[in-house]
Amino acid sequence: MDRNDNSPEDGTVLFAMALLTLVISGLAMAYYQVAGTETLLIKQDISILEALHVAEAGIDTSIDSLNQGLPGAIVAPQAFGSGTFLVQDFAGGPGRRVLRSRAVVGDIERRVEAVVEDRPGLMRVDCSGAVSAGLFAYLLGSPGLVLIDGRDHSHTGDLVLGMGRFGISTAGDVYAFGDAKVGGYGNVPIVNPDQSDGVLDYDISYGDLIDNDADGAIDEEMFNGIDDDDDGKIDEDLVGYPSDPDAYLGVPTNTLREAAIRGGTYFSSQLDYELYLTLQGGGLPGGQVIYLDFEHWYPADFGDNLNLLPSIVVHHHEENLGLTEELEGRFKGLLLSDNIWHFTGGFQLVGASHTSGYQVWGATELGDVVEILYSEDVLNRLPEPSLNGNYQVISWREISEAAALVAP
Ligand SMILES: [Ca+2]
Ligand SMILES: [Ca+2]
Ligand SMILES: [Ca+2]
Ligand SMILES: [Ca+2]
Repeated sequence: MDRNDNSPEDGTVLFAMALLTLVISGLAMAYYQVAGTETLLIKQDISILEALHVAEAGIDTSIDSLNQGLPGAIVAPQAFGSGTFLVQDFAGGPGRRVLRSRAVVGDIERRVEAVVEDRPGLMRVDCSGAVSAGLFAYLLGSPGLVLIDGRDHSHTGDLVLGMGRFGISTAGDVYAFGDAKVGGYGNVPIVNPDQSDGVLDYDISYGDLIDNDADGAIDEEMFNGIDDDDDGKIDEDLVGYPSDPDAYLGVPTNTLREAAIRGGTYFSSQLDYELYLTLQGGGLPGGQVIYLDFEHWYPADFGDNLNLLPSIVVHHHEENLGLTEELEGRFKGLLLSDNIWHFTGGFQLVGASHTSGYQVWGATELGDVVEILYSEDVLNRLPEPSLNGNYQVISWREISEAAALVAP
């Protein structure tokens, strides 16, 4: 049989081969399409991950800015890696900020929110007495009770733990009338104390350029209730009087003010302060510097709830003219005022009170109790005022676009 003629079988084979070629090329095309899509998807996954890193970089950059005493907000898009970030910065309670970072990488956008808290170091402040005053001290307990106790108390004021310091230490005189009791240096509070009782230290000379104790050194003692030169005498030949609260604590000028501004606890009017106190639930925050920068604080309300951690309250105005009048409530920490004038109402302070000027403590209505209780535990754990912050992240979350647009 002649094999040259084309049989129907040959046609079927050719058709099958052509079909196979088509199928293979079709599969190949589909494969390349899928591979391409996968590459895109992988690229997108990487961008999503990168966007999170860029948003995190925004939070870190913002914290660095806060730690330098600058705002945490970053208002112009800042490049980082393959994207950019923007950060919003909101007040978030005493010493806290809420940072919201928005990152864009390609067409991917992610937003994260971190609550950060300024955690200042702790400092110890040596005070010469429960009450120390640059000018004079005046006590009037009638018919109420004024108790100034320089013995060392627990941080709640409930227990006497040790000798402590003077009850009152002042450059001028001490006047005490009625049921006004003063204790200190291990002595129980008594009515009508005098210098021989060891609870008072008055007529102190600051920086008089005289070697008062004839030890060859002039004005060598710090005004702190401590025998700095170990000669058995306390504050016997003092350096000059500190010019302001910063100088009293030995920190650079404006440090207290800057620390308070950073913590959201700086107030230039009593109205702002009282609004803040109400928002805090009627008590001052612990571990903070609270700075009141206006002349007359009346009535000086500290809130009824004793703060858990010690704080520093500064009431200071130009040329030491601030007047803290009619104090009420409870406070744990160091009170640094220019002048104190209190005649009616109850008040309790655990820690110490220092003024550049006078301190007048009266309890002139029946039932009034004023207590100033010295506490080393409190004075050992005061927040260290600093020009720089020490912000740390205390919570973190990813947020939706809608949440990023409104303040907390
Ligand atoms: Ca001397
Ligand atoms: Ca002297
Ligand atoms: Ca000494
Ligand atoms: Ca001293």
